[in-house]
Amino acid sequence: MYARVCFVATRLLAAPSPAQQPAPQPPFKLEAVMIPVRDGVRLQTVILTPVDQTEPLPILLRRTPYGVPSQPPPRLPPSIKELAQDGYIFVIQNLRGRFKSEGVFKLTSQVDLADSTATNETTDAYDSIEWLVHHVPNNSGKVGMFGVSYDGLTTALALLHPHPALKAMSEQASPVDQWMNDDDHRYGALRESYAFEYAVLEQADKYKNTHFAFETYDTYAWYLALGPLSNINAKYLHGSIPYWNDVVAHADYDEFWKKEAWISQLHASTVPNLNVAGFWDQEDPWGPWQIFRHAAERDPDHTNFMVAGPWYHGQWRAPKADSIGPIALGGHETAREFRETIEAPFFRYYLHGRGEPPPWRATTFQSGANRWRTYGAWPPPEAKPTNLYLHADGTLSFDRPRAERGAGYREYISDPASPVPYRQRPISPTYPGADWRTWEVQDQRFVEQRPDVLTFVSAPLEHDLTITGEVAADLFASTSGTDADFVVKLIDVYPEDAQRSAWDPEAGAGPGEYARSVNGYELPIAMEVRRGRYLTGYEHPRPLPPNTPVEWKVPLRDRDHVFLKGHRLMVQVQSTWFPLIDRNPQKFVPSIYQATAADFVTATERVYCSASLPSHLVLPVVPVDTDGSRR
Ligand code: PG9
Repeated sequence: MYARVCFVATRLLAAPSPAQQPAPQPPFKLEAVMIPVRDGVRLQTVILTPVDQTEPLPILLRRTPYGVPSQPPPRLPPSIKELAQDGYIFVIQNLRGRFKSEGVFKLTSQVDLADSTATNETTDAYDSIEWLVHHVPNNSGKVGMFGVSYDGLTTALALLHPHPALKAMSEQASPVDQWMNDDDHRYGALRESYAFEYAVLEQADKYKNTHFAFETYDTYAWYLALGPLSNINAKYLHGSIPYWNDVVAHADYDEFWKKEAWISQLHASTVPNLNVAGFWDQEDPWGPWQIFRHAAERDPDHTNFMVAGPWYHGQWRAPKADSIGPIALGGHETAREFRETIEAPFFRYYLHGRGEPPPWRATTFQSGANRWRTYGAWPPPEAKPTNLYLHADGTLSFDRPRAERGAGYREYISDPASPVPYRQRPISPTYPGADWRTWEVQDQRFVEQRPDVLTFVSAPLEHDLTITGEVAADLFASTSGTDADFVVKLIDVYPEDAQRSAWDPEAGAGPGEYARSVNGYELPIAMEVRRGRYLTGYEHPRPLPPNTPVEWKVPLRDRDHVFLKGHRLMVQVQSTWFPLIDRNPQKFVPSIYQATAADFVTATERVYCSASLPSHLVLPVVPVDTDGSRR
């Protein structure tokens, strides 16, 4: 027998006073069930059925570690309003080991398809769908899955062995490889604040999402005072958080992380899938593009789609998303438009059989130009890799440095005792989510004058410059130490008289207007870090040769942005980005997790800008037709 508890939403019984309107009837009735899966574990699940259901409806399943509702929502949540209008039975399930779901939550993406006795998120999704189609009254036999981030991951993992009733899905900001480029690391550089705070969030207490109690207001100060990473367990966690212990035990890209990288098992589009990514996603900007690319390896029925927009993590589920920070998006409500014109029609076609499948492979909201674009192929073939060179005088241009002139490099001293903050201090905790969400759109003027940040800037653009596709940096750099990090940022510099801020369209030079204005704003378009020890291979870290220029390839992910006429391009280079990225000791040690305070040393970092060592970015530039229009 399965435990079934039914809360049928009822109207208030008391007659409304003339001044009171009757409370609107909740749109769903909620049923709580425990769904058994193959090893006997039961998963806590709620079923939200439309109160006005008249015909069999498809199921939309979301599997989450964050908790399920205990009451039906009093009104239609904006995040699912457009979907709900087509009629779905919404099902939300806690993952094994979270809240009242039985079993152990391992915070893992590992799926071993060869082991027929194993359970994992792929088998739990399969078994839950099997149960749902047989037990939920009046369902149409068609199931969809969707969700953001962890809920996107559990959606995407169903691709590895999908239940036959699973007819469509939309993974949104799913991670695919936690060592390479998702929440916890960037090419092996630890995302210190995120990895630590997230592991605590999910593994400190099965029955809640735990916010680590910092002793300081500014978490930058807390992480700096913490010292070496070994102090996290020594002083605070004492080995109590399994995921953090795994992170510490597996510094390099070893078998553990390769198994976590579930994407290596995906080579075909197995279920129609709308992949969704945010260009300013501060957590999982990379995974959806990888799922899209892997599924495209075999996609004979053209069921694999990509959507990307001007969003922080999950912002496409917000009511509007009509700006990025103070940058207005031309009057577009990009989140609502995505849900109304892309997501809802996608599920309508595959689950209700009405309408058409998307005619494109990729669609983006192109920032700068502020318009939706569709592409038959990604990246579009007309985008041409174009080098943008860093010059020793601090300028930036498409001209390669010619003869060796002057020093041919710029340098700074990087001091782990005074790392560059990744966003303006004071830095609030990651959870509960607040200004963490928008740090990637913060005005970079806050670090421009630091002696350990190099800034290169172009002349004002004479015409619009469109970049569509993958951006990368190719630095030639040296360190006086034996390990180092280089962070590269590509920035769109607004003109001094830009105005038209989303926070206040009139804000300019008037008294009290500066903080709300976008005049001279330095908007990050792409940012990434690479760690020197992994330049020659991820499995085996190696010391850098001191004082020797080496090539640093820094991928800067997929983008679609127009730098408008009159704007300037900027590149910033620095070697710390704290506490987003842990501090590199700058002296090679076998594992940074075992480094002692004495291992952290200052180093002189040099970026070469010469004819023979021409550091540059590679931009996917879309040519402009002679009439000035973009192809
Ligand atoms: N970024 C979060 C996460 C997803 C998957 C694994 C670990 C963390 C999230 O927002 O769910």
